[in-house]
Amino acid sequence: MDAVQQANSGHPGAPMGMADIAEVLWRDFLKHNPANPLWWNRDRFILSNGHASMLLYGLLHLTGYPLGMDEIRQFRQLGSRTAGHPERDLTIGIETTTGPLGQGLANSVGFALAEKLLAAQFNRPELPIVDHYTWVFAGDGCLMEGISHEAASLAGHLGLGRLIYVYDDNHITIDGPTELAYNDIVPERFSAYGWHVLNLGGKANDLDVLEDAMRQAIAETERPTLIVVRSHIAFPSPEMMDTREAHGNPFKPAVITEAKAILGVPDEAFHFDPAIPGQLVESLKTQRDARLAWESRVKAAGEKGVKLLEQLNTNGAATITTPPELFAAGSKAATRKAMQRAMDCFAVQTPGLTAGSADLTDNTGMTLSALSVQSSSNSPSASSTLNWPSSHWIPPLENQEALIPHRIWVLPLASSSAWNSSGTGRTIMPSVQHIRLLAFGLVVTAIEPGPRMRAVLNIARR
Ligand SMILES: Cc1ncc(C[n+]2csc(CCOP(=O)(O)OP(=O)(O)O)c2C)c(N)n1
Ligand SMILES: [Mg+2]
Repeated sequence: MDAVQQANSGHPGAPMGMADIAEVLWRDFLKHNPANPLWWNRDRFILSNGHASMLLYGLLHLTGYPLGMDEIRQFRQLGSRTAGHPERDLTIGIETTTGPLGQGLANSVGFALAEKLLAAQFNRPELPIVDHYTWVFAGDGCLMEGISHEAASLAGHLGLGRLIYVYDDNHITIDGPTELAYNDIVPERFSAYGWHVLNLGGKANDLDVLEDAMRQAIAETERPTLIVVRSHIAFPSPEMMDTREAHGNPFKPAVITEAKAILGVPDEAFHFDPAIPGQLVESLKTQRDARLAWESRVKAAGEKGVKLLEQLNTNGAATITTPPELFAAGSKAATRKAMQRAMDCFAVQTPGLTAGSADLTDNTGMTLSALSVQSSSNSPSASSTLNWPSSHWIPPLENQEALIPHRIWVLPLASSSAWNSSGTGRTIMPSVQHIRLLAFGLVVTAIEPGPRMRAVLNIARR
């Protein structure tokens, strides 16, 4: 409330309504290490309803990340580290938050998929060295977006059991009650996708119920989990609770005073309870222990541990020692065929490369001989071709699969009629860019590019 007040802009409602949910997750379940935010096997936390960024800043500050009160006071100011909608800043613990609603949900499927692929490659049953969870907070707006349907459908199909959404079911959006535009029965929707659904009803402030639900979500590793919590925006302010005005407006000073009185917090701007850091020492110790235990497991894993670390260190860089076979001078070949030949060659020389296509595997030249097709019925591996049902959300999926969660430790190629980061479109990922340009280079030297190819090359060179 104070930061939004000081900035005279921002979103106080969702952070207040989700505060207890966040506290339970961050204090008791999220495996993270404020003293070492880049610790690789950390759980990933994604704020899909990124407008609630003040909740995240509060959590980061209180749990000991290097984000001081001076930065909190600078909320939404030019040049500060506390932007209204931060995208990512791993050094202070911001994994991903998304301004465009629903994108965080889609991104998180990429995170969870990358984890599953790496786990299949590097874990032994008794020695898991890749076993983190992906936690997501999402609001009504995220679930209204079409992308949430596609993403959740694939997550259910693939059984991404370490993916957990917490739905802030507060029935309020900017224009008013959700019922103005939306009457989906969300738990039934997700059950139909094959998710494990926990519908907690109006228990957003019942810490025991929240704890129990999170524990159940962690225990379910065959299906992704949706925890639905009927919360109240701007809880516990009598004046602002359940109102649309609470979404994105600073409150009147009297409202803040009243809410603080109800919470038992001194009526003092940016008050910080000195008892909290003391309590944190304990939780930090657990986190440090988790990291040390992981490091020992990696050592104990021998060859697999060495290979995992190697893959993390190479960071997706392809070391191509054997170039693809060139086409004979003067021969004509479809660009997709030329691309396929190049990709086929790179696939065996690039650790972590995985390919996917939206039901156009042959058409887009993604049938790579070194990769097996992954489906829900076989076990995944990083050397997989994935099929997914829709084209439009490929960029967020592959973006997160590659770039953010594992820093290119899983390297996706994706194709569809709408996007083709291996062949015919622009891509947002330096990793794929790297491979793709290598492929383009080979295609150019191997065959005479036609007008379409020339146009594509011009885009790629820009
Ligand atoms: C794709 C997209 N469309 C529209 C918006 C603008 N927008 C920001 S928040 C929001 C709705 C907020 O409702 P909800 O997610 O329920 O958040 P709450 O008010 O409960 O905090 C909208 C439409 C956006 N950020 N992204
Ligand atoms: Mg809402």
